[in-house]
Amino acid sequence: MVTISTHSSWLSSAIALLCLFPILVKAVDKSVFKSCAESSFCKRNRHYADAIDRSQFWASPYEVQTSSLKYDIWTGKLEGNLIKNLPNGVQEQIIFPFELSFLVSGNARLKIDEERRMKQNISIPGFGNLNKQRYNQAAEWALASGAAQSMGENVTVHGLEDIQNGFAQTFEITYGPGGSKSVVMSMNPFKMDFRNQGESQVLLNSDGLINLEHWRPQPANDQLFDFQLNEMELNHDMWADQFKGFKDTKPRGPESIALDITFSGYSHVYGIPEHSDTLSLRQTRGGYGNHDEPYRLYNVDIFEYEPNSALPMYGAIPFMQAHKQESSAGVFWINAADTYIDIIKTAASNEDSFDITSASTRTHWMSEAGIIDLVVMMGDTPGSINKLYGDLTGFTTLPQLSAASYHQCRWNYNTQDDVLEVDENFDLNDIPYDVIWLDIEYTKDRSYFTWDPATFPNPELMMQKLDESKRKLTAIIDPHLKASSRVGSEIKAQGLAIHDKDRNPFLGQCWPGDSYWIDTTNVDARNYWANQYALGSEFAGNSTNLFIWNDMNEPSVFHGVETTINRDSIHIDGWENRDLHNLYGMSVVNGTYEGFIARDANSRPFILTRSFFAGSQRFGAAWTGDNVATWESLQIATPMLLTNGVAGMPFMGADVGGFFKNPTSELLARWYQSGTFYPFFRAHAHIDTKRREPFLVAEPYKSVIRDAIKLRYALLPSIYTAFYHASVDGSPIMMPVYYYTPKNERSFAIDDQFFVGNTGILAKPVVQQDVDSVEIYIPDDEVYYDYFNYHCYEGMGYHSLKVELDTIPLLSRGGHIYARRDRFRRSSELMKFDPFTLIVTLSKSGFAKGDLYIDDGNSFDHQSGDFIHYEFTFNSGFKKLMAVNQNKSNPDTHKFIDGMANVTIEKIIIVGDLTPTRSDSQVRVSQNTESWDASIVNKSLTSSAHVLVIKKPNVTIGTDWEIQV
Ligand code: NBV
Repeated sequence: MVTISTHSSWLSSAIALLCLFPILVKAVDKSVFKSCAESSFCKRNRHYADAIDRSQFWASPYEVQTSSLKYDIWTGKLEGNLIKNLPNGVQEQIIFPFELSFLVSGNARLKIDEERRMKQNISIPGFGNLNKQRYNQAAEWALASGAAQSMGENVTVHGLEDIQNGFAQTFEITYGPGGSKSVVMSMNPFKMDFRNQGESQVLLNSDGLINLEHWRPQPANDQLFDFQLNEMELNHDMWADQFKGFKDTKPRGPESIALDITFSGYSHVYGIPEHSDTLSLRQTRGGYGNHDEPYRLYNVDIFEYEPNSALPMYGAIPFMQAHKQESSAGVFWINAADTYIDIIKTAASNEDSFDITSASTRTHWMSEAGIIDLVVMMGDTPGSINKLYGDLTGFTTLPQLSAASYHQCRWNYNTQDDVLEVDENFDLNDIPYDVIWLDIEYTKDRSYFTWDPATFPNPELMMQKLDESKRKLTAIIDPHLKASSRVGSEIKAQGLAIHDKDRNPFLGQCWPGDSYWIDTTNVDARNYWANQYALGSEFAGNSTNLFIWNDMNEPSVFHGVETTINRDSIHIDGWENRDLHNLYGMSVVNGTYEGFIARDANSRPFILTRSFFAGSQRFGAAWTGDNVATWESLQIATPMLLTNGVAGMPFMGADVGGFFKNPTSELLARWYQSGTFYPFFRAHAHIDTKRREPFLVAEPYKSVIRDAIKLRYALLPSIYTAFYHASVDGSPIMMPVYYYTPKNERSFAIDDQFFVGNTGILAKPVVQQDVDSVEIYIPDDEVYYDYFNYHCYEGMGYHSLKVELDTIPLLSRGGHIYARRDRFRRSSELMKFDPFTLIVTLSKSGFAKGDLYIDDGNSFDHQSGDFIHYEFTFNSGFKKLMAVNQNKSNPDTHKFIDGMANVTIEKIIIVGDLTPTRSDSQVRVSQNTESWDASIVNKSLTSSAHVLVIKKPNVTIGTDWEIQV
C-alpha cells in the first residue's frame, strides 16, 4: 500500500463546487449562442445572398481595376486592386488591394485587404489606441514558418496585356508542376476559377456574394439611411450589438468579409471542425436532414453538447476539403474571427449556378472581421490535400510514445495517495496505462502553478513513484489566473493580461473566482507563461514526467457572453478579441510548448488543449470537450474525430465513458472498444460522477475493458507508425473509408467505420446498446479477414458480423503488413525492447505491403536520423517477405538504433491463400550476409482463411532482412 499522508479537504471543495455551479449538469442551452439572425454580420451577409434578384440582370459590384494589375516575374506574385462600386450617385470608389501568390508547396493564395484601413486613414472617436487596420496576422499564427513563401518558377501569365489594352475580360495564370494548375481571373465582376488539368475545381465569387464592408464614419444617428449601401446590403446593427443583455461596442463599425466558394462538380465537402456532426457536411439552408443554420466557427465552452448540430464548439479550423471520384480540393480560410459557413448543394440541372456543369457544392463564408486570406489546394486524392495543407500549417507533432498510449483521468484524483492508489490498482488488475491526470482540484485555491499542500504535500515523490513504472502525470493549467494569486497579480502589474474595452485588465469569473486572463498573443506574456513551467520552479519541481493540459482556453468565462470573453476586449497592439478570438486558445498552448522546450530541448512536449485553431496540430493533442455518457455521444465521437483528421488535426480524442453522467457498464465497455482507436485515448469523468476506473468495473465488463486497452498496447507500434505518417504527410490516423477508396462514391459519407492508418485494419466499433450483430461495409473488391479469427469476407457492400459484448468488429484488408507487440507490461516504455509480431494479410493477388516506424519515443533524436523505418513487402511471385530499412542516413546519434540491436521479430503471421514453395515446415531467413531456417506452424483456423505462422524467425531490428516462404 501507498503510505504518503494526505488530507481530504477535496471533499468539502467538491461539495462547495457543486453548490456554486449547479448549471453545469444541465443540457446544452442553444439560446446561449447567437444564431445567424442574432449575429448582425451574419444576418447582413445572409440577407445579401437572399436579396440578390437573379431574375433581373444583376452583377456583383466588385470589379478588378485592370490598370492596377502588376505581375512580378521574380516572385510570381500578381497584385492589383479590387474596386467596390457604390450605388448610383455615390462617386467614391472603395479600393481593396489584392495579392495572388503561388506558394512553393504548389498552393495558390489570395489576400484582399482594404486600402483605407491599411493606411490607417480612419478615425475611431473615443477609441484612440485601437488598431485601425484590419487584422492581418492570423496567417502568422496558423502557418508554419516559411510555409507561405511564393515563387515565380512554373508560374506563367497568359493574356495580361490584352486585359490592360482592354481587349479581353479574363486572363489565365498557370502554375504548379508542369503548369498543371491554373487560375482564370474575370475582371467585371471579379471572379476566379481554379482549375486542375484544365478542369474547374474551385470558383470564387461565381455566385456574386463577395461582400467587403468598407470603413465609413459612424452616422450621427444610426437609423439614418446609409447612402454607401448597395441594394443587397442591410443596414442592421452596424455600430453596436446587443445579445442577452451584453452590449458589444463596435468602434470600428461594420467590417465583415464574405465570399462564396464553389467546389465545382463536388457533392461532398468535409472539415471545418469543430462541430458535433457527420463527416460529410450537411446543407445549411433547411430541408430534410439539413441544418437551417450555417456551420459556425467561434470558440466557446459548449458543455453537454448535442449530436448533429452546426453550433460552434471549443475549436475552429477554417479548412474545408472536397472530394469526388476524379480529384480532391481544399480551401483554407485564414481568418480567426467569428465565422459562419453556409453550404448549399446544387443539382446538375440547377440554373442558378453560373459556371457549374455538374453537381456542386456552393459555400458562403462570412467572417466578422479581418482580411480575406485564403489558400486553394487541388490534388488527385484526399491525402494529397492533407499534404498541401500540412505544408502550410505544419504537421502533427510526433508525440511521445506514452502520449499515444492509454491515459487515465477524472475530475479529480484528490490526493497524492489517491493517485498512487489508482496507479497501483492498474497493476494489481493487470491493466496497462501510461499517464494519470490531475484536474483543477490539485491546486491551492485553484491558483495554477501551485500544489495544494494539504492534498499534494510532496508532488515530486509522487512523480518519482510514477516514474518507477515509467508513467507520467498530466496536470491541468488554465489561462484564467486567480486575481489575488502570484501569477494573477504579476500579469496585471506587467500589463500581460487581456484588457477590457476601457483598457483595464479584464476581470471576470472562473474557477478561482475573480480572474485575469493571460494575453498569450503578446510575446512577453507568452515568455512569462513559458517560464512558469521551468524546472526548479515552485510548480514543476524537477519532474520531467510532468505534462500539461490547457483547458478552458476558448477562453471560457463564467457568465460571459456566449460563455466567453467580450469581443471588444483588447489584446496586444490594440487588436480586439473579435479579430483573433479563434486563435487565442492556440496562443496559450504555443506558450506552454515554448515552456516545455525551454525546460528540456530534447524531450518532446505533450500538451492537451480544449480550444484549437489551424496550426494547433504542431503543439499537441485536443479532445472533444464535455460530452455525455450516452450512446448518442459515443456515436458522434467517431465522425467528429474523423473530421479533425481530415482538417489536419488528427491527434484527437473524446472522453471515454462520457464526461457528464454515469455510463452503464455496457456503454463504458463499448466506449473503451471505440476509444482504443482514438488517436488520443483517455478516459475522463465529471467530479459529480461515480468512480469508474477500469479495475472498479464488474465482470464481465472489466475483462472487456482490459482487452480493449491491451489491444491498444498491442497495436501501439502500428498506431505510432500512423502518427509518424501524420507527422510527415498529414495522413489522418483514424482514416475515413473514402481515403482508401477514393473512387467509390458509396464510401464518401461513411463515418461509423474507419481504417487504422495504413494498416488496412477496418474498425466498426459497436456504438449501440444491446446489439448482437453489426453491418460492416466493405468498400472495395479486396478480400478482408476477421482480425481475430481470420475468417474471410469478400464482396463490396454490407456484411453482417455477429457480435458479443467482447467483440470489436475488426477486419484486416488484404494487401497490408503491420506490426504488433503481443506481450504486455505496465506501460509503453517498459515494452520498448520487447519483440514484435508481424501480420501479413495477402491481397487477392497474393501481395502485401506495409511499414513500421520506431524511435526512442521521447526525444527529438529522430530528427537527426536516430530512427528505424522498415518498409515490408510480400511478393506474390517469389513468395518472399522483405524488410528494408528506409532510413539510409548516417545519423548523428545512434543511441536508439544501437539499443534495438537485440530486439527481434518473434512471430510472423501470414493470412491468406498461400502454398509455401520450399517446404511445409520451414522458411529460409537471411539477414546481414547470414542465412538460417525457421519453422512454420501451418494452421487453417477457419475453413475460409489460411494462416501460416512463422515462429521465431529471429531477425533483429535495424538492418534489412528477407524470408523465403
Ligand atoms: O476542470 C474541470 C473540467 C474538466 O474536467 C473538463 O474536461 C473540461 O472540459 N473543465 C472542463 C471545467 C468545467 C466543466 C464543467
